[in-house]
Amino acid sequence: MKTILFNAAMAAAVLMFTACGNSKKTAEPMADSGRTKRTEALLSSMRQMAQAGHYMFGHQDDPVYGIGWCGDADRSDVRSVCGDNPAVLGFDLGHLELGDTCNLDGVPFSRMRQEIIRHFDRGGVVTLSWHLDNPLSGGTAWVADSLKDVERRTVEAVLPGGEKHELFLSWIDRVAAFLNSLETPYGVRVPVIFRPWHEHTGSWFWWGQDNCTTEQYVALWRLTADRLREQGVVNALYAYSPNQMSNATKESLMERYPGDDLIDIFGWDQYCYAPDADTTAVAAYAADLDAFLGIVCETAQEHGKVAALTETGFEGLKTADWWTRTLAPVLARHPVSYVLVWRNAHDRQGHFYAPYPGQLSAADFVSFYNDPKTMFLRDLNGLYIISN
Ligand code: BMA
Repeated sequence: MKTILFNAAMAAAVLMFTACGNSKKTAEPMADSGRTKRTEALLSSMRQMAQAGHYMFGHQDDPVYGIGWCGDADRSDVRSVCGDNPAVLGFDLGHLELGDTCNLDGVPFSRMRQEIIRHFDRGGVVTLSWHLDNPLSGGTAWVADSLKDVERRTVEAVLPGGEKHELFLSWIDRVAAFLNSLETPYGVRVPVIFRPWHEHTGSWFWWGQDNCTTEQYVALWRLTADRLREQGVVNALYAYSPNQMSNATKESLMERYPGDDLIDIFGWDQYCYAPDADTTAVAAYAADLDAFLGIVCETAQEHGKVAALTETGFEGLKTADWWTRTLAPVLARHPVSYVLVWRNAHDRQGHFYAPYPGQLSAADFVSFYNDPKTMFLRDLNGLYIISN
């Protein structure tokens, strides 16, 4: 019976190829939300995973460079240590808006696209951040003191009526074109978690707390999502990710929340800052993370959202047992769907967040990998299966 069905499917596919001439696109099943059913399937799989007490491990730029290498064809520091790839790959779109061929960290967008499609093909998850330049000052995403006056007018300038509105729309359109190009040879759009306008509770980015009003920040989000939709983007989940601040409360996390109709994933960015192996600072990070993830997960649940630790890490991994003694015990207490650690820079001494062979925390990372709660690529199964 199976063979007959398979043959029937093959015949239908052949007919379709013939009918469509050069086009090899298949029609993607669409959900009522206007996104592909696969995109919605990913969201519900993430929800189920978090509820079941599992979380995916993610690493920024994992397959494109690491400590002592850059641009190799099939390599990963994480895999070199534990034998498996991260479940989640993070990439950054910064400089895509300029029409550049490489992102702000030198990753070619063509390679990024290839890795995203490959990761989806093997069942993994992709998240994209966007450290875009400042369209008003011409500077970077980061606020420079000398340009503060200009930077504080930037969000206003990109909104409707602002002097950089048209330019900004063209920047979003470049993101839309990239998201639309994430397609398998069978015409399947690869679902991604898009996480723009992150860490807005700090003021280091031009869209940050002191650099725009609440209304402007929310309008920025709405403009972005509306424009992407108008440009045919049907494969994006949206993640909101405030960052650590002292005295974060539910109210402060919600102050600039763009709305339940727009946001899918409620994230949190918090790093472990500790000079050398300062165990007091590491313990303080764990205690803070525990408290804040409690608030984040409770807020996410109240709004029907999936929670995630969208960025974290200990730069330089200076304590040998950071994974199993610091990070895992906290994550075990909160229903987060994934944790993403930042990049292993190949060209910036000590700027790494995942272990590599021989690194101080490598053995501990293997124990973290073996923890039944952590999900790596081989642990994933059917995240994108569409149920009606
Ligand atoms: C920062 C650093 C920078 C990098 C940026 C965007 O945290 O890693 O070196 O350019 O993220 O990836």
